[in-house]
Amino acid sequence: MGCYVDSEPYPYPYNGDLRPENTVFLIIDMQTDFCGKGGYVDQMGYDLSLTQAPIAPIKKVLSVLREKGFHIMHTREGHRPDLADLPENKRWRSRQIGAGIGDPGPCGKILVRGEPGWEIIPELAPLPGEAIIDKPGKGSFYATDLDMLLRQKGIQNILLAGITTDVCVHTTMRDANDRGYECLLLSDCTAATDYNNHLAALHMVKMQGGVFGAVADSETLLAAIE
Ligand code: C5J
Repeated sequence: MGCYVDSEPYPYPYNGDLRPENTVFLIIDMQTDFCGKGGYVDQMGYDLSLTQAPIAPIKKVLSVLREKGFHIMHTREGHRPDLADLPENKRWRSRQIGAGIGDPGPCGKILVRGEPGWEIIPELAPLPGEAIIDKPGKGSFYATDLDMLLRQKGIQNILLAGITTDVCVHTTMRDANDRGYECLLLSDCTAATDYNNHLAALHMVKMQGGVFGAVADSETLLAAIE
C-alpha cells in the first residue's frame, strides 16, 4: 500500500516508502542574508517579500515533522572569516551588484560565518540534535559531509524547502537526485528573488516524468502524512 504524496508529475515517493526513519526535511539557507532586512538579498535590491513568503509554511511543516519524528537538517551558505574559501570570481561578481561577499553591511560581513546576517532566522532556528550543514557554495553536497550524514542515517527521501528555488535549492536537488535520493520540492516552502524564476524552477523538476523528483505544496504533504 505505502504512503504517497499527491505530487506532480507522479505520486511521491516512487516506491511509497515514506517514513520518519528514512526521510529528512532539509531546510536550505533560511538566513537573514537571504530573507532579512539589511542582508545580502536586501543589499542587492531584490524584493524581500518574495524570499520571506516561505517562512510561515516552512514553520508549519517543521512543527509537524518534528512532532512525528522525521529527520530535520538545516544548511547555511557562508564563508570562513578569513575568506580563504571564497572564490575570487564569486566575490567579484557580488561586488558588481553592490553586495560584496565578505564586505561589511548592515548585518555584518555579508555571507560570512559567525556574522549576524549569516544566522538562520529565529523563527526557524534549529533545535539541538538537528544537523546544520555549513556550505561555501550553492549546492549542499559540495565541500560538506551531508551525503555521509544522510547515508549513516539510512535516509532515502529528501523533502526540500528553503531559499532560493532556482539557486541553492535547485543545485541541491539536482545533486541529491544524481546521488539516488528521492526528492520532493515543497512549492510554497521555497522562493526565488524573481517570481518567474521560481515558477520556472518548479516547472523544470516536473519535466521528463520528474527529472529531478516531484513537486507538491505543504498542505498536500501534510495531508499524506497525517
Ligand atoms: C543564492 C541561495 N541565491 N541560498 N543562494 O545565492 O540560493
